[in-house]
Amino acid sequence: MSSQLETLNEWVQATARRTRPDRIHWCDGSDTEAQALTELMLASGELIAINPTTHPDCYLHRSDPDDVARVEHLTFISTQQRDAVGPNNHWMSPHDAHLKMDALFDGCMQGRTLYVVPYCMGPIDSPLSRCGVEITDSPYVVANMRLMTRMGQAALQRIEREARFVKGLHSTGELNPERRFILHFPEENLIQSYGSGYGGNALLGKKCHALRIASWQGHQQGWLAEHMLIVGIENPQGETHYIAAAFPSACGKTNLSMLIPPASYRRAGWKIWTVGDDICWMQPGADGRLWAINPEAGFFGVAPGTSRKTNPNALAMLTHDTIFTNVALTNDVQPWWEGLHDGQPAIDWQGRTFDPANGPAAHPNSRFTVRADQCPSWSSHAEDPQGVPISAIVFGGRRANLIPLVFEARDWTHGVLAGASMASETTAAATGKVGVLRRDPMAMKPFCGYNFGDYFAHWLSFDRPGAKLPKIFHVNWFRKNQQGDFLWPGFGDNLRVLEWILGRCHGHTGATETPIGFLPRIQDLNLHGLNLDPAQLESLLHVDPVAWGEELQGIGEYLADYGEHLPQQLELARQGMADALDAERP
Ligand code: SAT
Ligand code: MN
Repeated sequence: MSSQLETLNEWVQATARRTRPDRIHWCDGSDTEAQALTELMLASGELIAINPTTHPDCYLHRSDPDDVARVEHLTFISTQQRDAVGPNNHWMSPHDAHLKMDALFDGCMQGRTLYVVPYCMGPIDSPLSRCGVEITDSPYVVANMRLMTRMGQAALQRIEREARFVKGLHSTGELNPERRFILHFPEENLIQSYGSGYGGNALLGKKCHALRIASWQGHQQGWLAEHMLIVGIENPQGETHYIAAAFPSACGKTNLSMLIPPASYRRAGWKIWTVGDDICWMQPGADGRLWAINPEAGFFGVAPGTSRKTNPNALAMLTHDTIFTNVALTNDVQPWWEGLHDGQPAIDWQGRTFDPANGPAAHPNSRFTVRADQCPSWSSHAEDPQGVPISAIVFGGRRANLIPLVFEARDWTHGVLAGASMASETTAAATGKVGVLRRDPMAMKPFCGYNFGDYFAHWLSFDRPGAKLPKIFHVNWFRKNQQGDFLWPGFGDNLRVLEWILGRCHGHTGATETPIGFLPRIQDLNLHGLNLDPAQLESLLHVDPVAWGEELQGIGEYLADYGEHLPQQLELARQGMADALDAERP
């Protein structure tokens, strides 16, 4: 046995001594294994079979009603130095964290099976990929990890070859929110998660490994782990350019990554190719450009709002081999959620006869898990070991006011500032109040595993001689008028903005310079076939120097929280913008 497999085996044995499972099962990722797990979960009621005629091999899982989203207040980074995690994270000392977690894990797998899940984040043969092993007592987690990662034998072989893997220990425990903690030990390459069976709390390859631990590793090793979709845009000349875009959870990353072009664009020959919908690992290549991979192999997407109209690609991939979590069911046992438009709910997400008095039929954060290659727009380059070259980076939040439809940063530093000053209204993806504006730099607030001040400096460090960095943009699809209606149609029409962005990258589209960056003039956007009121467009592209002055002050106060860790360059860029705005004030 190789020394890596010995290390793994010792860790599994030590974990078993602590958690005392009845059985240990090493997952090989085979179809036979998946079938057996499904049968086990159907028998235990953890899975419910969905109509096999309309949705072959699709299942519904209902999580505990108190366990339906990520729990940021119970998520900690544990490092020797408190300073390392910054004010953006909850910190616990490794000593306290290990004591707490060891006590929780003591005997917690009695009567259960301990599953060993070797996985690879990223194409199995990519130098950018990284492996991990999750130990879990949840067959639902195993089934999801099988769809979301390259899980099983191939990953184990890669672990055997490599020097290192990330260890993740997970138990659903008693699902008691009082006894629920998600701990990360980046100095030990270790994740421990107890008391939740849900998504980002339990599928440890996703946010815990591919963002929190990976961002820490990227900081040390010179790469970036980002909360970004990756999408390829093919123009009528047949050239494909790739964009990486960061939005907070439940702000339309999945829809944007598999967008259907408006009719006039389709006729002209535009095509969209999906590379990833949630996470992007990027690293400078020998040519100075940033090259990106999607570390995931599947989508864990938000169901509500997904329809034939908003995301036909998603709907097409959800007709077979999909796990649904916390959606409603129709009378003939098809999955249903708000915004689907087809059919009627009969049973709600908690298994009750649907009654509107109980709230929505599907949980607002209900999800689907599906393999990425089931997506009709899945890119033929998504598995390229070297990744895809990124032409533009886009930041975006959910902002009802102020932020224009799109602007281009003046340079890399200004772009990093635009990312660092992102804010967004909260969504159902995390527990807590929905619709509250909060700062969410680079959409990484819940996911950056270290001090944001150091993270901003790490971003700035990519601007060095020889670098051919992407241009940076900021978008806002969520601007509203005074009546509360969205000003921009969004969805497929977002391609109009992406076309402008790519035009700017290649230097053949016009713009006007403002204190916040370059904005398109109305004539710079292709609005053919769109019926937008000119006043509406005007306000989408307007920069109000007074309101922006206040915003910049708020940004300054927020960034000041990072104290000595905040790179001075960012504060200087912010002051430069504030001065330019002052000069424009009436
Ligand atoms: O629950 S997850 O973290 O996997 C989904 C999300 O919030 O983006
Ligand atoms: Mn996400």
